[in-house]
Amino acid sequence: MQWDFVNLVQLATPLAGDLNGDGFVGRDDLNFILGDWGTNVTPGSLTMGDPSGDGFVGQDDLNILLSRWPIRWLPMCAKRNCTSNS
Ligand SMILES: [Ca+2]
Ligand SMILES: [Ca+2]
Repeated sequence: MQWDFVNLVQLATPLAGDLNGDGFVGRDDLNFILGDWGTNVTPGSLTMGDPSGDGFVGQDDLNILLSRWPIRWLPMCAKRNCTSNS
């Protein structure tokens, strides 16, 4: 039997930005941050939107989430007034 150590490590390591622990970074996680944006919370509380662990919900926490945000959800066109994916 061979072990796939990469997958084992991924399973054992919580996904950064996955605040509700469902294994996916998305809108539900963003809502935790937006819900407590700009407030002091229990340091490190994921469900209060503080993945950075500094006790304040702000840009650092949003950056952690966005660093793992699914690529397919990002805009495909950076042009002004772009209406297609080209
Ligand atoms: Ca999640
Ligand atoms: Ca924080």
